[in-house]
Amino acid sequence: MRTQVVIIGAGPSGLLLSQLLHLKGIDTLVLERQSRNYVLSRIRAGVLEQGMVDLLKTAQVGERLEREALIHGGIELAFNGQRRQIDMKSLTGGSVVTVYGQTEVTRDLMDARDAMNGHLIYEAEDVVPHDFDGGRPRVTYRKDGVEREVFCDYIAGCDGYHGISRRSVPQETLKTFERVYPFGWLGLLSDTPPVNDELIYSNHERGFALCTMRSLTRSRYYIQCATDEKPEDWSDDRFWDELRKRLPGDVAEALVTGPSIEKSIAPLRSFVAEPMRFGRLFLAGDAAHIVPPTGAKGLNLAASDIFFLSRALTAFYETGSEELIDCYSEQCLRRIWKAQRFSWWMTSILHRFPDSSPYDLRLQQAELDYVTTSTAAATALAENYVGLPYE
Ligand code: FAS
Ligand code: PHB
Repeated sequence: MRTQVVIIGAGPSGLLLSQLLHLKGIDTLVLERQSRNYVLSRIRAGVLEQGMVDLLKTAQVGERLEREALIHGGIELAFNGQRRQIDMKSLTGGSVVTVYGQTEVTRDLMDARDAMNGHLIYEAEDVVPHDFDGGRPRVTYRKDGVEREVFCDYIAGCDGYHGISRRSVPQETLKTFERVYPFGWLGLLSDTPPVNDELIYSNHERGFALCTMRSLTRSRYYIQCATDEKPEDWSDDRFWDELRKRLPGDVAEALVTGPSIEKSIAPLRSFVAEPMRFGRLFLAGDAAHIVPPTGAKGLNLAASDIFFLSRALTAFYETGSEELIDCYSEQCLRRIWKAQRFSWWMTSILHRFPDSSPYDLRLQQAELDYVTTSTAAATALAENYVGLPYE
């Protein structure tokens, strides 16, 4: 079998790339090791940058998003029992915060791919990229017990942090950068009305907490937890009690609790793999980088990678030029490292670190006071949160 681009992974990166290339008349095959429902069952990101919203509209999957997404003018930072709003819309000349769950983005992309007879194979086993450093790249996999092989022009490794693609490149050609944080996020999803119109990021002596949402009837909450915690050790009541303790009094008072429909723990790490291109194999999204979710950048960085990659591959097939392919990695990494910095900074000012000295804690308070009282500082936070330009 032969196609133009094989895409490994049917998460947001792989599905968005497949959709954008299809609209340019480029054939793709998406190979996903899990089932469709398993991919949709993952509860992850909730906030989209304006650039991602625009890209989803370009991909012709923005219709339900436009109908159902919540549009916020800013976020709130809570610390020392007070709440201060960062008015992003006015600070950035109009950019807003779009709240629309990653699950819905994935569902919209899957439905669009199906409607356009996209070539997606779920539950593909043992997917392996081969010969991407030469002129005849191919991918092997097993489906229903039958070994298969696909020849292609290019391979897009959109298979996430634990995927096969990054592990398939010669490790001596790969440089990785990592920072592992000494805590995780315990997340709870509930069919309860959000406690506040906008997101609330809370710095508290007991630990970080985040109040976010998926709609006006479905809320998402996170509390910082130790890395060895297990979701099953957290009853709903225990979670709600701890969350209330980490929120300003008026917010805790207004909190509407209810049964959890999902509870999970995400470890926090910063990670970058360089470069993101190896001959005819590209890495995109979580396959190449991970950020702590504090800055709401993970999914959004995947989108900007796919913007650059789809543009580069389209230019190649339309004109034969490999210029954008040659600068794909450098272009992505410039934006990735700025998002890495912002995500690390947001994590450092909002969480309690076990080895924080009293001096460190005073610095955190000063940083929060500065960023919520200085227009220059608030603007810097705002322009990073709503998303830096795709350039
Ligand atoms: P994904 O990991 O989403 O998709 C990769 C796909 O490849 C998966 O479907 C996987 O099954 C498949 N795959 C893996 N190995 C394969 C193989 N060998 N063969 C075939 N297929 C293979 N971001 C935020 O902005 N905010 C958040 O709150 C947030 N919370 C998160 C919580 C968790 C637990 C995790 C893990 C991530 C979170 N993220 C968050 C980041 C997340 O949203 C990612 O950035 C986003 O899923 C990236 O999308 P992809 O690059 O498509 O990778
Ligand atoms: C979410 O809604 O899941 C969410 C929002 C903002 C973040 C992280 C997660 O920074």
